[in-house]
Formats: sequence, structure tokens, C-alpha cells
Amino acid sequence: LQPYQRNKTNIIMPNTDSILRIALQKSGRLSEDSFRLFKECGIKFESGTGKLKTSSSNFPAEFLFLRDDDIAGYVEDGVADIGIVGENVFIESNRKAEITYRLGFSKCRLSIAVPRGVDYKNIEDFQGKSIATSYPRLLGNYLKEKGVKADIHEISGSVEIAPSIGLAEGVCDIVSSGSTLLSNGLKEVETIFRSEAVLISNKKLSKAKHDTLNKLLFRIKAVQTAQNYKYILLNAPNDKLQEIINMIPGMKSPTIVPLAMEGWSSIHSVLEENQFWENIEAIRSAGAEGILVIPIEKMIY
Ligand code: PRT
Ligand code: ZN
Repeated sequence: LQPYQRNKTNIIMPNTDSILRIALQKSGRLSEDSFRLFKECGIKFESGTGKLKTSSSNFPAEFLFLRDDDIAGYVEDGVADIGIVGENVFIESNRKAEITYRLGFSKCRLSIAVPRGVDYKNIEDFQGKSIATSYPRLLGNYLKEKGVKADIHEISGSVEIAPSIGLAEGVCDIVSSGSTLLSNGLKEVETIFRSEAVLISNKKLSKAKHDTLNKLLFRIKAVQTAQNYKYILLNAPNDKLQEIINMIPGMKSPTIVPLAMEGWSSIHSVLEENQFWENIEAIRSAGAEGILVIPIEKMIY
């Protein structure tokens, strides 16, 4: 089954069986990175027009724009085939879908916090106390695992004000920079879950949709791998080539191009960003000059 086929008037159309319905957050902390990811994968679609649904013009995909809380349910029910959602929201929702790929953006943690003045020792301090949260399932599992019986006070927003209005002794909420806790006079005392954006998929995707998903994952991996690597060009005296090549071995091996100047060559290679910073001094002291580092858009091994 081909993802595209010609219709009666010989126009190339996506094969409807293979069209992947993708649920994305309409607007919020996941949206920008999700939209950017598809753009970097070369998948075009209109966003931000207020529409709830749109199709891609160059990939067999339809996009649904939803509240993040609804994405896992839509994917479980098969209204959407895949979705991008915070792992915290996905696990809390207890919906049956598969985490197919960890996307690495929208990282945050779910933490317990108490008023700054409290002399906190450990989680047992919460025995018989109450904690306000929008994540009763994740918190409940954590307390159970630690053998602590505390009252979980479920509230849907502005969790951080709970201690100051006497609603609970502590809170359990999403933390990123920590400034919200700080400005509400709270301190983080336990991290119970680390989250990032995840791509979830329906458990019973058809073969045709699965093939489209694999094409999408191939692109995502190519884009994300590229982001960790840089293309490096440098000039080196010929008698130092081997020493420098050993430091920047590249994907298979570096390209060596002779310079117009006698006795010198240019080395082209690919290097992990971290490795670049670790090796740069050694590369320079080996005699490399004119070092250029260039971003890579896509990378396929
Ligand atoms: O409207 P919709 O229902 O779709 O969105 P939402 O308002 O429910 O969610 P949104 O867009 O705020 O967050 C979507 C996802 O982003 C979350 O489920 C997390 O997976 C992830 N994420 C990453 C965050 C944060 N960072 C974050 N800092 N979600 C929320 N926060 C909030 C947190 O609740 C707290 O109020 O930011 C505050 C803490 O931030 P700091 O930087 O002050 O610590
Ligand atoms: Zn939400």
C-alpha cells in the first residue's frame, strides 16, 4: 500500500488508509516545540488559524488541535492515531496508549513542596497530613510506594497557594525553573516524577498507518540526531593530519581536501557538540587553524 496514489484525474492524493491523525496541543507549553518539530521534519500544515483540524499538504497526516488533557483519551479511543503530550499528563490520565518516542522537550518535574519555614526531614513528615495537587494518581502511587498515608486534596489549578490559605500542609505540582514555588514562599523537598514531551500512539494502528508512523519517526530521529551534531571544517598542516583525524573520526571517516597552499589540507568531519567542546583545545594545539563549526539540518546514519 503506497502512502500516495493517483486519483481518477491523475492527481497525487494521500491514500486515506495511511493518513495519520495527529493530536497536538492547540496552544500552551507543548505547542511551539511540537509545531517546530513537524516543520523541521518537512511536514507542512497550517497552524494558528483558529482551526481545530487541518491536513498536511505534503505528508499523509491530519492534525487535530486540542487541550493537552484530552489528547491521551483521543488516542486511546482511536479518534487520533498519535499525539504529543507531557508524560506527566499521560501517566496521570491512565489512558491506554503506547509511548512510542520520547521527544526530549518540555522537560519538567513533579515535586512536593512545603512552606519555606517548615523544618522538613523526609516524606514520612506527611503521615496524616494533606497535600494539594492536580496529580492525585502520580502522587498517590508515590505515597503508597513510600508507605505514607496522607490526604490527597485534588485541585485543578493554582495549587501553590494551598498552604497559605490553609488548604493543605504541602503541594505537589509541576516545577520547571522553581520560581513559582519561590514566589509563593515554598521550597521543593521531593521530586516524584521527571517528565518530557512524549509521542503516544494508539495500540491498534493499522499496517498502513503504522507505515506512515515509521516514516514520521525516521524523520524525527534524523532531525534530533542532527541537533546533537555539528559539521566541522578546519585547516591543518599535513604532518598533523593523523593526530587530528583521531580526535574527529566523523561518521565513517573525515574528508581530506588539499589546500592550494603546499603542505596543508582541510579536514571536514562530523562531531557531537559536547565532544567538540571537550576536544577543541587539543585540536588547536595540534596545529588546526581556521576552524568552522556548522549546524546540520538532518542526519541519517
Ligand atoms: O490549555 P491546556 O490544557 O492545553 O494546557 P495546560 O495549561 O494544562 O498545560 P501547559 O501548556 O501549561 O503545559 C503543558 C505541559 O508542559 C505540561 O503537562 C508539562 O508536561 C509541561 N511543562 C513544562 C510544564 C511546565 N514546564 C511548567 N513550568 N507545565 C506546567 N508548568 C507550570 C507549573 O504548573 C507551575 O504553575 O509552570 C509553573 C512552574 O514553573 P516554574 O518555572 O516557575 O517552576
Ligand atoms: Zn491542560
